[in-house]
Amino acid sequence: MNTSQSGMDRRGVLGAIGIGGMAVLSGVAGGSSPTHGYAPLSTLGLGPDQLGWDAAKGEFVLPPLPYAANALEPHIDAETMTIHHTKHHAAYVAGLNKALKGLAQIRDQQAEPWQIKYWSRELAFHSAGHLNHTLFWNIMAPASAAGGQPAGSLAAAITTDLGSFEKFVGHFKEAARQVEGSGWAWLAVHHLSKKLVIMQAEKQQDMTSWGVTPILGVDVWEHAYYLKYRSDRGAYINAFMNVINWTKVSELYSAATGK
Ligand code: MN3
Repeated sequence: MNTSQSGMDRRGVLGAIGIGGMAVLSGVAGGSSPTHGYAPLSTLGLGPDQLGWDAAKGEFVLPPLPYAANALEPHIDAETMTIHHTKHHAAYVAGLNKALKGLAQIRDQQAEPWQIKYWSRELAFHSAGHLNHTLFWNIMAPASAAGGQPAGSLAAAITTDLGSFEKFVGHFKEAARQVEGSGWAWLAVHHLSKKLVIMQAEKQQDMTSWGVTPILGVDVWEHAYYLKYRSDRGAYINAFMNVINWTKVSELYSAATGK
């Protein structure tokens, strides 16, 4: 069974999957021709430091929050932030590293190829979890420097592509509220048209579209709000709108569109 020919074929496939699986991300795929395996990450406008990429170790480490855990009070409480970051996000980072190692081990040893589907699924789930949360922390800021409405090219694009800021808010909040079970709502840039789109994701990445770059997202897993808001997801989404860092979202929009 394990002829050298099939071994070669499998190596080729595994080489493509090992890092290429990262393209699953949170629906982030495509982009310009990658010069290294993690090219899709650059489309998020977040660098290796923000994403916790340790080049020496060749793995990810949990990046610190870009502000104190209590900085988003009273809208998002410190205890929720701490558990969310140090337990949930950390678990996605660990799972991502484990999946990359699992796939590398199969590739190196040319053994147990039946595990590829398992580890590929793990890679998709945990890499998306890591990216989603890294983006999530970065598109929020203390309410004193957040909320309100965006300005500049992003504000113009929201009006052109989505009708008006009010229409965007209505669609985005309902998209978040209606996620069935655990998931996310996203504002993203479609690569080809450069237009803004609003998307839902179940779990970390199910349902998401490829060929788009997320620039704003809200985590609507219960762990993101249950301590403070209990079952009232709508109240949490309303509170989240007060801590959107529109300056950062505008930067991500410009990085994705050149506008
Ligand atoms: Mn979460």
